[in-house]
Amino acid sequence: MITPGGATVRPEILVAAPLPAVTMATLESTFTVHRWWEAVPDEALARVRGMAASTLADGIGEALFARLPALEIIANFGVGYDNVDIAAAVRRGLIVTNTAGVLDEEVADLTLALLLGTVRRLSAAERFLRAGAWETGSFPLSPTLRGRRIGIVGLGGIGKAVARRLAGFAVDIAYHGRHAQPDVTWPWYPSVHALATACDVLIVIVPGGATTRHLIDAAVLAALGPDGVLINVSRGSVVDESALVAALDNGTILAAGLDVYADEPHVPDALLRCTNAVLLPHIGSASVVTRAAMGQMMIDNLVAWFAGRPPLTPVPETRHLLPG
Ligand code: NAP
Ligand code: 8YV
Repeated sequence: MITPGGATVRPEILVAAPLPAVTMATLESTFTVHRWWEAVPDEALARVRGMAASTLADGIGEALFARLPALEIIANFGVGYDNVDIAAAVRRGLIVTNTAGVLDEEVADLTLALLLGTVRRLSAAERFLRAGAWETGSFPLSPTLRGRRIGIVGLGGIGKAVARRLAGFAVDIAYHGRHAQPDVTWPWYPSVHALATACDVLIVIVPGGATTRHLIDAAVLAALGPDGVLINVSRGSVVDESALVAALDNGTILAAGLDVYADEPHVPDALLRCTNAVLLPHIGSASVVTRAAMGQMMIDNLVAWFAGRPPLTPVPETRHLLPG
């Protein structure tokens, strides 16, 4: 940024939690960077105009904003932004951006891997082999994906990338969202309960937050039924975790594949004990290439804003705050 006197002044930004090395390096060559996990003096916080946020940092809300009087923009490292108190950000007139689109294919790949791994019991089969059990017998026959009807809860960017892949698996597809999508030919169900009743797999990929909290509850799991499989790659808050543990323990559903949890990185012991659950540590987008692309998109949003251009991917709640 060039000041009226002709000097170059780099905007100061606060990085909320550690990011990939390539992202940190680009941030440091572009901005004056403060790391929230190190002690940042109040006089430096007062100069901070941008924030690089991520799901790894808690407390991006009112109390933090009060310490950042010059803050203009929060660029989130991730498409989901339930880690940011969006109402508080709007009250403060802050622009919030995310990494929409850049990770759709990667997360969809992982979702298919988790679905197949859960149904065909891949983790258990590998544990069986490594334990030497194959020497004395065959691994038990698994359930199948054949003949299944798959309900996608949240047919957005990632949900559609999942559906495109599933089209090659010769399975039936249906979906639930708040709205029927005119360009989509798969059947729409107006409630998640109706979708669960009609399907025997639910793939959950909606945003987290208050409106989707415990969307998947005991009643939905009961509707999914004893041959039912739940795959959650959205946010842990979307599933009632206690109800899920009970459903897995009681045979209310057959199995679950989870990438996300209510209190990450803590996974409840009761869930760890469920042998019919495949549990991944929130790795949907976690490839080197995709995390670097997410970092670059986050930086591109900050650069555009500080150059006086519109950010690339503002979230819907803050679009009205943009000039023009
Ligand atoms: P998106 O394009 O905005 O799509 C979200 C979909 O959810 C839309 O189709 C929307 O349809 C539906 N939806 C929103 N609110 C809903 C509600 N209250 N009830 C029912 N459906 C609702 O988002 P995306 O890019 O696909 O990402 C979705 C989420 O995936 C993210 O927000 C994030 O939490 C999660 N995610 C996880 C990982 C991972 O590593 N596991 C990686 C990336 C993203 P309607 O508007 O018609 O309701
Ligand atoms: C990341 C995600 O795990 O984009 C999201 O919403 O959940 C994932 O891509 C996360 O954002 C990285 O902190």
